[in-house]
Amino acid sequence: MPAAAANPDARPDILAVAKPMALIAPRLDEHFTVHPDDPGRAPAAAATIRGIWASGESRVGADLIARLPALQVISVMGVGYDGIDVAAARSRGVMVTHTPDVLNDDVADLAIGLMLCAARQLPAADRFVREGRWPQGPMPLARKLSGARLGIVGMGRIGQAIARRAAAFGMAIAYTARSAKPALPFAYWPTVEALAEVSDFLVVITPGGAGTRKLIDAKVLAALGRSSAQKGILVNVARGSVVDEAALIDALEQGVIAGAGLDVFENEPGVPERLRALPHVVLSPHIGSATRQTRQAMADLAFDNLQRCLQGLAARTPVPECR
Ligand code: 8YV
Repeated sequence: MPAAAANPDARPDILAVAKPMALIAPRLDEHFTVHPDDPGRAPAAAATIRGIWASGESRVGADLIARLPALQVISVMGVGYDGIDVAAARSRGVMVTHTPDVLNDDVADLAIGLMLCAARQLPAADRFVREGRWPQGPMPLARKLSGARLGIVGMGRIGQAIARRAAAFGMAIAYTARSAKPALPFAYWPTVEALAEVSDFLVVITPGGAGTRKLIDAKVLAALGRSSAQKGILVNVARGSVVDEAALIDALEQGVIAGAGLDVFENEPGVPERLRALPHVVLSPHIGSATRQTRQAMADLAFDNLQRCLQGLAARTPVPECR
């Protein structure tokens, strides 16, 4: 068991490796002594830090965990926890929690939004009107989303929420995942390349991390839409690491695929100039879960997880490896 904090009556010391959002910061301050992250990762209160507050993009490696002898819990405000060394945490008996489910709707909504924007060229249409180009003639024709073939890479909770929405657009849905889910009424393909081959739109919603790094590579992009007269469109609402960004830019520049809708990038918040220059790409700044309602629900759940663990109660939503 990790050592208890020096004074059990005091507000427990926690380290915020992600800056707490305004919608949760006062509540955290009320219950904990919150220490901002230290660039050198040697927090002054290292000996008494019992919890870490993190976001889906945070990095918490074995080195930091080793420097916090009283650490009991790492609470991630996000569903993805690919930046957390869960094995190192577990080997020290440190619980890792995340915030699944509460963001499914928002991320699925955004995936559909990016597909629509990329297919119907909504950002370009908006610019067309604002820039006064309409009186000179109509915009070039876009392409139809309804009835098209959708491939989903990752058929977890969010993948299924995307599929439910896409079904309402009459899309023919297929997917790839670690294993087939026979209870679902969609076609399963064992590889992402085989799925891409039979898809007009490919939506990526698989966890990040070593197992999926650059899963969408040049071969997958070449396969996307190959079986159709029209080239394919890629949408990524997962992690930038899942797509080989250099290969994607090449594919877009060379017309190997027709377009893309991207919410996540390899080196956020950095987005390569070549990508930003492409007119047939729709970009958003990692906003999959960024609505007031959902961020509040995520923050409340992450807070509960943190508080419960520090009170010796069971976490509400431990990551699967800690269940
Ligand atoms: C957020 C995310 O960017 O849930 C995730 O995995 O990537 C996002 O929802 C972030 O974690 C908010 O703190």
